[in-house]
Amino acid sequence: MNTNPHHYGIQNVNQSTDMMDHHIEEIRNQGYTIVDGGFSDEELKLYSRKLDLVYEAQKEEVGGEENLTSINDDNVVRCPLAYDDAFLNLATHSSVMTICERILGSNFVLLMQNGVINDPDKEHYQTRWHRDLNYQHWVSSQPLALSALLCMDTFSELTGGTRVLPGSHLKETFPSDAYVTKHEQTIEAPAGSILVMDAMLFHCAGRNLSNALRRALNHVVGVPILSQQLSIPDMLQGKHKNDPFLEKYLGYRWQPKSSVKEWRLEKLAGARKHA
Ligand SMILES: O=C(O)CCC(=O)C(=O)O
Repeated sequence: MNTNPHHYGIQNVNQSTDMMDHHIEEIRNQGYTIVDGGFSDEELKLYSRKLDLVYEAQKEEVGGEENLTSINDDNVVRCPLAYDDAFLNLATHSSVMTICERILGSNFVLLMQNGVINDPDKEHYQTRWHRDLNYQHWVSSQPLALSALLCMDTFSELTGGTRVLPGSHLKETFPSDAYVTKHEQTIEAPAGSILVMDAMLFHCAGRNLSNALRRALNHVVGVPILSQQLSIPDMLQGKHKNDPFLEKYLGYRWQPKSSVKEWRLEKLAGARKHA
């Protein structure tokens, strides 16, 4: 492989000095990259068991799985970090946080954390193409949100690895059937990898043709003009609020204030603290 491509008539060249630059260049250009999460098999097994336990609890909350099926929400585990602190470690993975900071800037918020259990015996709702910023048909000159999908099991054509349309985060409309068929790619990645995408990239879960569950944990992280799917501060009831990073990342900082007075008093308190 030529690692030093020759060129002519080109003055502006992206500089890539470390692995993070490489991931960031891939996200900007093709809309996704694959990061090694650095997890051991034991850790992944433990997280899978914990995800299943949270799903059991969430099924009970609504009176059984059939009720989740009736709203196309079966085999989706919503906001597991509010049920088990272990999922906060995944939501704050250091490589993902570095990529978020370098692409989105110093202020970004966790918009959602969703587990996806892809069961070979059931068609998952996420096998439909979508953007993680749903219903949006525009493009922006800078990324506004990223999705970080932890592959808890091996991703392949057989297990129903995520399918992506490279570059589609830069186009307003969803392409024709013929284009999708020709250009879609299935992510092949070992368990423990993290698929980091521009949240505007069209993607979907693949059909699981294996005989085992294929689990994943998605995190959508965006600039704080975007709102959370569920109020993580309300679910956590003040937990982690005193941590300066988590206060912002989990959304406490960006919650709308209930009055002009409250907004101003909070600003005054902040200004006094930094005076
Ligand atoms: O499970 C997958 O492969 C994709 C999940 C997905 O599309 C999502 O969570 O938005």
